Amino acid sequence: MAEKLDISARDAAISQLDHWDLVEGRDAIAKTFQFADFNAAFGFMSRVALKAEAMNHHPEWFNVWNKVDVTLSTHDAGGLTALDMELAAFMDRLI
Ligand code: H2B
Repeated sequence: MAEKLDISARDAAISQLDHWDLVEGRDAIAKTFQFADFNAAFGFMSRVALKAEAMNHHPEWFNVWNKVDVTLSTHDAGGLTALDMELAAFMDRLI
């Protein structure tokens, strides 16, 4: 099982990502992605869904038209792990 990152490892990993924020009151990171339209937003979600299934690591997300709010945390570990950082970096690379 993935190990929870300690604070310095977590902060170092977040600094490598593109504008992900820590969620208040929870060991999780979040980012809002905005696209030209629903087609682009859903295309992004489809690509992420395939990656998430391959990793067996799934985002919490909410979509309205061209916006996708994403929160990442590892439920099994009760906080952030390298899996969240890997999935976040994958999402950043799609943009
Ligand atoms: N996704 C996330 N984000 N965290 C998990 O701990 C997790 C998951 N665990 N996807 C997997 C699936 C687990 O629930 C199943 C039972 O393997």
